[in-house]
Amino acid sequence: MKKRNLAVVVLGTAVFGMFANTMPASAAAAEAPAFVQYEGEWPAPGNEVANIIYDTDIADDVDDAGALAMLHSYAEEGRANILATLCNSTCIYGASCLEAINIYYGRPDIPVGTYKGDAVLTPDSYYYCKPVTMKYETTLRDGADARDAVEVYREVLSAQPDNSVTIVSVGFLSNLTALLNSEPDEYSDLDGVELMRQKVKLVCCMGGNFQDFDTAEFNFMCDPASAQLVADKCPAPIVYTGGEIGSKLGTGSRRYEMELDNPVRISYDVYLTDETGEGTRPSWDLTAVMYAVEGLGDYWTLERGNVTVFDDGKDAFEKNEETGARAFLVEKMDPADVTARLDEVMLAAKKNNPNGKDVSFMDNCNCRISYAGGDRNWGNWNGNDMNFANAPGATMEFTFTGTSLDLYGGKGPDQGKFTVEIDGQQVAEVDTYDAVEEITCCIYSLRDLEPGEHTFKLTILEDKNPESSDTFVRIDGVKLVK
Ligand SMILES: [Ca+2]
Ligand SMILES: [Ca+2]
Repeated sequence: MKKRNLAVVVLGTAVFGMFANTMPASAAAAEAPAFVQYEGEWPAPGNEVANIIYDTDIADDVDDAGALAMLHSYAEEGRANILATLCNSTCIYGASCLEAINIYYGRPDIPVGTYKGDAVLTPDSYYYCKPVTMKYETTLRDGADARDAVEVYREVLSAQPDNSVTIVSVGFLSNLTALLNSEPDEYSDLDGVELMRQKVKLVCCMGGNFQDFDTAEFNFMCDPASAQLVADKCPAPIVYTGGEIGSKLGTGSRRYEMELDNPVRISYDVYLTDETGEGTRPSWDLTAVMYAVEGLGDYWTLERGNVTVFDDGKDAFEKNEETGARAFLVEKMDPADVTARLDEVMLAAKKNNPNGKDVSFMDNCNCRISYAGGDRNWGNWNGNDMNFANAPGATMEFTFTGTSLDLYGGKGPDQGKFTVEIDGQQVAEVDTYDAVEEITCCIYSLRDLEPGEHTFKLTILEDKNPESSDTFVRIDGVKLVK
């Protein structure tokens, strides 16, 4: 969850209004559905190792990164297995950021997926996910390289014992909606609802507001149709940790005790400095992880019943202690003590990447890069975060030491082509035209160079894709691996 400034709220409302209208009538929940009832034994996390799929809108706020650090901490303790990490927004750097953190903490094999559906969900919330992607070892250059989260969900769930999986959802319910709507496939003969019924013990969802029912919480508000569908159809019990729980718990101030190169520390530094100017951040997502692994403990009690989500993302609760399939956490312990515990768990996760690659990053404005040529000089764009030019013959050059290179920049309907020369030899012609604008993403990669020093030269071409309206090339930075 996060609080948004007005400009973003307006954008979000417009975008989500558009796609909500394209959802099937059943998903719009125009008529009140019958509540899912749950007759089984009510789950009690904390009594056994939690097998967790982490489904996050990482990037929209930084608590998603802190919560992932907690999961790695619990995994080190032997209290949790991380089965998969999935991004549920359309941020291009979400999945790669998840992978970078997993690699740093020594779990490079955790499957990573990302939302690939039609909804547009906070695509420009790059924040810390962009620098973490570009400065850390990953196999995913950006989210376009990641698998569809639904496919990962289905593959991972089908391989687990029945009634053994806890899903921790700390963002939009887009991936879970896609899972519930999924058909039988190579991984399972069951449709999404039946696969969840068989495999999922519990869903811990950071979402909703169970104190002020007149105010929509961010995760529900941004994608209300998905929040509705999951509340209406999920066959497994859902325990919501509402916005009111995490709001009181400011964590992150102890990040300076983390290793200097810890990507979660860097995420907090970037987010708190650039976005909020605050010293701590509310712990919405951290509480979902803590409940999923530790259970209620002395931290919380819960109210069990039925939950309705409305078209505007507001929710309602109806108590039903016997068969209600939904519940929400209620504060019990002093928030200061819960906060201390959250910080403690987050900090306990340690770097475990002894064979990590030597990754370095040159931002577009790095003085080792020279821009020249063409009818006019390269300009700076977006607060110097990118350089751009459209003059044929304009060049970008630098020398580097390494065996692998990823060039980050823009794609879009006004973008052009460039050639790449390595050590004076042309090795590629790249077209950055795309019908849909991606402000920043990986636009070119080179692998398996001879170790040693090389020169890179990019030259903008006059030739362009016939569909493109111009010949712009936009450069965000270069990731290098020795
Ligand atoms: Ca979140
Ligand atoms: Ca940049």
